[in-house]
Amino acid sequence: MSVPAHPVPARLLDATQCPTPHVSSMEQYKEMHEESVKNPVGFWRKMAKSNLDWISPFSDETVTQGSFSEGDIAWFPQGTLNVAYNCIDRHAAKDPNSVAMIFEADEPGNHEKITYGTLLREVCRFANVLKKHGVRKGDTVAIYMPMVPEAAYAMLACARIGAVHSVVFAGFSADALRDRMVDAQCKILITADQGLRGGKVVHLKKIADEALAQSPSVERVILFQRTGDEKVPFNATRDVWWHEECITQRPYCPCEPMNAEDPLFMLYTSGSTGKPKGVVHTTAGYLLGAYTSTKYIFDLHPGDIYGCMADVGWITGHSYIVYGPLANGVTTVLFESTPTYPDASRFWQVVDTHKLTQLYTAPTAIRALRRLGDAFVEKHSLESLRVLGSVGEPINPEAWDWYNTVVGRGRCAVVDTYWQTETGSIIVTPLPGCTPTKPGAATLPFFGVDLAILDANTGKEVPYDGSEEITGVLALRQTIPSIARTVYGDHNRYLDTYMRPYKGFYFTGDGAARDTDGYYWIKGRVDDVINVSGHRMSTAEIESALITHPACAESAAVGIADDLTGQAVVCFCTLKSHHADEASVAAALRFQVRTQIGPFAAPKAIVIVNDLPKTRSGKIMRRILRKAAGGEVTLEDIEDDDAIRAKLGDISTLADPSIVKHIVEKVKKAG
Ligand code: 6R9
Repeated sequence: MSVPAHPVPARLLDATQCPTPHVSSMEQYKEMHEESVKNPVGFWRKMAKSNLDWISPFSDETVTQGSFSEGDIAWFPQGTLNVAYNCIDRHAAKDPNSVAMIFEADEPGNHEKITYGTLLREVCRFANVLKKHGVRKGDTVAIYMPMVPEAAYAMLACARIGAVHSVVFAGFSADALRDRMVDAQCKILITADQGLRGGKVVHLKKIADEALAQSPSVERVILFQRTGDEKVPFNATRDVWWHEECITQRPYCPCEPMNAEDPLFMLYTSGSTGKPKGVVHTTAGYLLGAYTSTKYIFDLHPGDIYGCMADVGWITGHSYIVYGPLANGVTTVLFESTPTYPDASRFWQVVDTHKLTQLYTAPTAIRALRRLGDAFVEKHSLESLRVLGSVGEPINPEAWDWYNTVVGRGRCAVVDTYWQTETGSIIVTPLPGCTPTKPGAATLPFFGVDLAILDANTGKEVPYDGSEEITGVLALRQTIPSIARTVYGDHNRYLDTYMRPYKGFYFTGDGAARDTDGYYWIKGRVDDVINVSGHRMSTAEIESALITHPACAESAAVGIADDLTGQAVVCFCTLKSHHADEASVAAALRFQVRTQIGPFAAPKAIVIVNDLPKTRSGKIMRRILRKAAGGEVTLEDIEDDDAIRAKLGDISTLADPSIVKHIVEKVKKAG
């Protein structure tokens, strides 16, 4: 795996062409990283003092406390500050006319620049609207919005008054929105009449109304008008219009002093078991993680125009569209559309129109664009770009090479950034000005990050001396400021999921290798989480959606490799009674997953089977399903015991070994 490394492009280190990178040599990286893990207190104290504005300072004696083993982590617990102040006011005070956000609307040619001065006024107005409707510090607010500036205003307005936001991705279904609002006991829902994406209308209010019918905690709905469609339902006793409310409000609202450890937001994410968890991030540590990582990993400099193409409904949108770039005072792009609307040159048009200096997107988008051909990219200059980022899933070397040569033209740094909702900010990544890169490797730990590779069977660290590559599960040895503090309403689940699997460590759920150069290669999830185009879903979630369909008796969902989306979902279902028309039952089951979770979760295939492969003790042997779904076992193999053993491993514990043949036949039929 020790493939030749790509050096840092010379242009990035040439002061006549590019600003001098914050970290411009491996010696500097190593020195800073070593200090950050040997003396985290000193390192983060300095970072927090010099980069964040505090209302009252934290104590030098209690920079950090708590541990993974106790799950009682806190950073800067004596300090108070406000995130909105750090992201807006301090920049608006210096230069109210500098651009905070560029909104690139769905229809090409439609864009809007929002200065820090305007951002301050808009956020303040909306903060006052929230207060008027009874939102107070500590209350939870649901945000179900399209990718418009108002989505960011809503998040920042919550931060300003100390309300805890829970952004729900606008691709989630009514059921998923309801579950999240009920779990978080949200008082208010902020949504829009409709969303626009890739020329298509998303009926947000209609979906929200369905969810609201079963979400008793929500007292008020604030409705942003995106399309103005008159047929959009409006409930006059519960709903109010965003624009009508804002116009009556004063464009200043004082910032609530927040304790460093007060919650800033929660964000639901899938784990290996049960329903999605509301991962809770707190004020100072999260902000510091978002600030520092954005600054160093995208090598931000004054005047930069930084574009992260994610959605604010995901953690990437929180940290790298809203909080990280704004805390740094640069210009951040809000992109409402898709990479292929109206055609596959959309990203490149955006880059050239706004002169983006950084572009951050996901492997699934890179692979899709690569398939559509180089011509779309080649006709654009892309000269302004310095850093190209990738996030969400492992990037295959072919896609990496294409990103580097066709998009980056060998003149940009490619940063494959590994992290999770729970870590709050990037934890493994190259730095643009210093790290030689290898396609497919997330390379080295970010500051403060102390990684360990553990043996999944023994729970012990795999020894590493650089003489040979090691593999295992990836864990953190010490806490970082931006790590999640709890799961909303269920701290025990937080401990069970992250802290108890390997005592003393934080468990990521990902497998990883470390090569002889010390580089980390992320291998994907080792638990029952499926990652489709960077969207995390648990097999348990999909299975419980299937089981609620009256025809379905039992189900098992597995992830298989997919060229475009990284992984795809394949479901195996048994039916309560025989159906002659299996295809239409399969279609109904597929629809069931779409409506209960969201369109992005729709299985690639539903295979109706007579039984699932179970051990005598009743456990489903998922590896058989995974291999059958991935086409790794053929009907010829079935006749050959050696071939079966080689491909499926030991199947002697199966209650009914003949089931394997049946499953392989059914997969073949399902195509
Ligand atoms: C930021 C985000 C987290 C999971 C994570 C891992 C996968 C993310 C990756 C990557 C390989 C990368 N993942 N970035 N795998 N290389 N650069 O995606 O958060 O939605 O919580 O997903 O995504 O499996 O555990 P989240």
